[in-house]
Amino acid sequence: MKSRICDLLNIEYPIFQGAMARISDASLAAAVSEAGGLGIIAGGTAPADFVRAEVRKAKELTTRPFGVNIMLLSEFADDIAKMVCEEGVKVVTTGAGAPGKYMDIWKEHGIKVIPVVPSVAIAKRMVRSGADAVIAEGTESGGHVGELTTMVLVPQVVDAVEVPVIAAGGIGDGRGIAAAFMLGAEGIQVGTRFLTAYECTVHPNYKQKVINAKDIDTVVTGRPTGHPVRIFKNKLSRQFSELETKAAPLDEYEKLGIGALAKAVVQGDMDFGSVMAGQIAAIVSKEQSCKEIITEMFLEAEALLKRDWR
Ligand code: TUI
Repeated sequence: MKSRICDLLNIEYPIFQGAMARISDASLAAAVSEAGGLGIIAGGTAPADFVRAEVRKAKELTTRPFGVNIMLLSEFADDIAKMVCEEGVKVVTTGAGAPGKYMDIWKEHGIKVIPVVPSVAIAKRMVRSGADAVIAEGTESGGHVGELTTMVLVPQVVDAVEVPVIAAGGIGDGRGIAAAFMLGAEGIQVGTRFLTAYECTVHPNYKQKVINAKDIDTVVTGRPTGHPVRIFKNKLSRQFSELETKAAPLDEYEKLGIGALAKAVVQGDMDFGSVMAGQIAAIVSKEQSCKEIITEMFLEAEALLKRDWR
């Protein structure tokens, strides 16, 4: 299933490991890149020197290309944008905003820029500003999400832009890969399935939560803030719902959210932590290496695409 994405980025399988804030570190990213996909270190809300240290660790662990994701709401986005140039990072993905102001320096440094887009209009804007490809991310994803599903977003973005489209949101096995390619995608991004990878350093309680998940176990919180976030239903998500019910002022959402991701990822607090995951968590049933995950997913997709439909 080679595509333009493999040629553009010099990777074997057209799969990106989704950047999960506080989770996608050098260990996970290097393992995915070593397995032939594109590992991605999440900048999240971390300072540039923290992310730089992860980039350097990843370089020790793999000679293959890997990326850095810049979450554009971060106060450190400008610093990380500069850091990736200094460190010779090959690929940058962006989330939660438009990276236009960084395009020139990234291009000067030969960096491939692949923004996440939640709509056709934003996809077109990103391509006009110089994006090499776009990641069309459906609302099935974990974390900060848009409104449209992967099923409707991907074909519309494919029709609207000339650059390759990577599908994200709700993809956790070979069926998801095959479906995404049938919608016109030339690559896929997977986050949730990698949460249970051996090389993923997230707290064991978080992994178990994913393994135990059922189809309806996630919910989108924080809609009134303009930054809706999909997390597992728990005591924290119920507190967020109460804020919505009583139309609380927006700073109360912020207070509730501060430190909640670290509580889940580092301390393993599944009650009051922000346990971000996609709706596909329910089909993730075991721990595996990144290599096993990737080879299994593509074997399944390739078999499906050769299937006789009679
Ligand atoms: O960024 C993500 N997912 C994330 S970021 C994150 S950390 C966070 N924590 C609390 C609040 C907010 C973030 C956790 N998960 N996905 C990519 C993504 N990008 N989803 C939606 C967008 C997006 C939205 C608007 C991309 C571009 C955009 O453009 C707006 C504009 O200004 O043009």
